[in-house]
Amino acid sequence: MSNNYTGEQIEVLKGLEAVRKRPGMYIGNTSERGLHQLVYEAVDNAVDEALAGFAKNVNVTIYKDGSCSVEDDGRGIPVDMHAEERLPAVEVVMTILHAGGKFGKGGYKVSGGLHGVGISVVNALSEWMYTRIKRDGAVYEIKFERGITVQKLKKIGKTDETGTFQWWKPDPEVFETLDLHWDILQKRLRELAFLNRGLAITLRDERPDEPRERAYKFEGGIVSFVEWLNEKKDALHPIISTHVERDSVDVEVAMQWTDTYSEQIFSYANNINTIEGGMHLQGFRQAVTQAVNGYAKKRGMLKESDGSLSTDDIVEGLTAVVSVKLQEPQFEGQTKTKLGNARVRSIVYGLVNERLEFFFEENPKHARSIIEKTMQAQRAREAAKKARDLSRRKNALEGSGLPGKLVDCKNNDPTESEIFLVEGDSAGGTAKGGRDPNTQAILPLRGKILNVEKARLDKVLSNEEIRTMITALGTGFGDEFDVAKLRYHKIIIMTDADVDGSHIRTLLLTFFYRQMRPLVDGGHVYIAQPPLYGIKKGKKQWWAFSEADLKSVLDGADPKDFTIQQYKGLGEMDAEQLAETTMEVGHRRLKRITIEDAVEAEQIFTDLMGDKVEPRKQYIFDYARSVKNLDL
Ligand code: 0RA
Repeated sequence: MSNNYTGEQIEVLKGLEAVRKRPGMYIGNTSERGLHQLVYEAVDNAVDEALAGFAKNVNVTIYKDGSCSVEDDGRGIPVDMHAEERLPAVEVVMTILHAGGKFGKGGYKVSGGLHGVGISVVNALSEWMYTRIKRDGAVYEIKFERGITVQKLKKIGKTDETGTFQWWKPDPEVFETLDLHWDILQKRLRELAFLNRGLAITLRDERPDEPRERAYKFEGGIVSFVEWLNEKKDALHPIISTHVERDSVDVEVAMQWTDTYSEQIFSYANNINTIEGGMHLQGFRQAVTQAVNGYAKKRGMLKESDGSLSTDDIVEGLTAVVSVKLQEPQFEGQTKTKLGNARVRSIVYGLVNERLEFFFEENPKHARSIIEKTMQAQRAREAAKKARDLSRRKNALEGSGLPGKLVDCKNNDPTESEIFLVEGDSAGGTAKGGRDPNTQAILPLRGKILNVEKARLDKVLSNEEIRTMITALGTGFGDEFDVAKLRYHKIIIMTDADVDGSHIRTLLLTFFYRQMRPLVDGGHVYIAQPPLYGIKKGKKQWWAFSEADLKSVLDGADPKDFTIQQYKGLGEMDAEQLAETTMEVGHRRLKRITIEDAVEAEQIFTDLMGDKVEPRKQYIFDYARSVKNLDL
């Protein structure tokens, strides 16, 4: 280091070094998730400028070289000299860790979790980054490489517009993958557009020959969100919503009961999806419980002697979005997605309770159908409990430990054990032949019996196959579920690459998500990825797991010499092939199921199950086109 560095510059270098040394501390990891985190960071900054009332448009672009830009039409990051640092303010923001917070105080700044780490982190982890600012009649540009300023701020043009343009190329020295996913970004940007009423967000992908573009803008905000979530369901009443600021907490709620059996309540704090819930969610659930019970009793639909309706029964079929924005959010929990601010609970409770009471009074017909639905849920739950008690007693009588169909592994240590849930007895036989008997157990499930379209989730429990599976897993289910009793830490769903296989997978994922959520949260659920094609040339054999894979295997080869076999069912492979491609540690590819995957599966389940025929047809049609890789 030469000695003409100022103290400030040394600080900058230290900060950058820390970020580059331990990127995980700032963005979680350096794989897919971390890569996308960079985009979220830049987008959050732009959305903050929109929340402050200055930006109306946010445009995200992915370029052919894997670089990405986020542009907003806000005030533009200030460019004037920062008195202390003797650098333009924008350079301070871009190069000094956590400098973002020094500016633009006020508003609902995101903090905690992986969010709000500051744009300087994006800069530090980028091979290069340009910041262009339009303000005070001019266009300014500054350039960095791996966080270090390589081109000082300079004027590059004139304009009468204002705004900020951030453009960076994630550093291949840092990230394991540079592949930004359209689906992931599109989902988050759509969510942000729902959460910030009126904000226009576009996503453009210039990587394909034919660039792709999507624009989101919802004047209805989270009311549009609920509308969209319930698009394919039959609602019992118009959406109930409220938007109030109380004690400096901005609270927005939209909710609607449908005739389905699942609960879909999404909660957010400062635009962050609070997957682990927290005070706002508690307040919401308590308010709904209180309001429904209160009204049902007042109208005599529920007698004092009946006791109360439970929250679980009340939220069955309820779709809701609860979004709060507050000054200093406390994020707790394992993934820092649980809102801890206690006062938010009573604020949300009060508002939702008031709003619902009013709605019930004004709309007695709707109130009645909601309460009837709830009472039906209560009856179904009681019936399921009876069936469960019965089957438990039956098990006790038969003295049966593990189900006879289960081909168990020798190892007794759950952390080293896996169970393959295999579609069909014949594939089950093949899997048995291909497994490692020490650590891999096989449970064949008969597909036909599990046909999703005919299986309502509350009926699923009366299904022999599902009960067998629960017994094999060892955890129990529903209220009695105990993840500590799980007998296999990897539960691997292995189904055929056809519509039936996808139905079974959807059903199992939905079941795990609804009845055994900790399995999903704990990362215990996986999907096996069997190959779609076998390619043979003489005695040599290759496997392709996607169309792209097939293309790359065949690339530059003379196709005449090859035979290509398409695998539709697991049964088409022999035990050795199945082991080598799909089961053996080291060769296989497993997809670990995340909460987001499970939520998506539930949506598909709703489509398949719902009374509406159109979504089901659409699903099968879409599926038929993309059989090749249904990436749930
Ligand atoms: C602080 C002050 C001012 C603008 C911003 C921050 C700002 C930051 C970002 C980050 C992305 N887009 C942004 N847009 C604006 C402006 C202060 C003023 O003009 O008086």
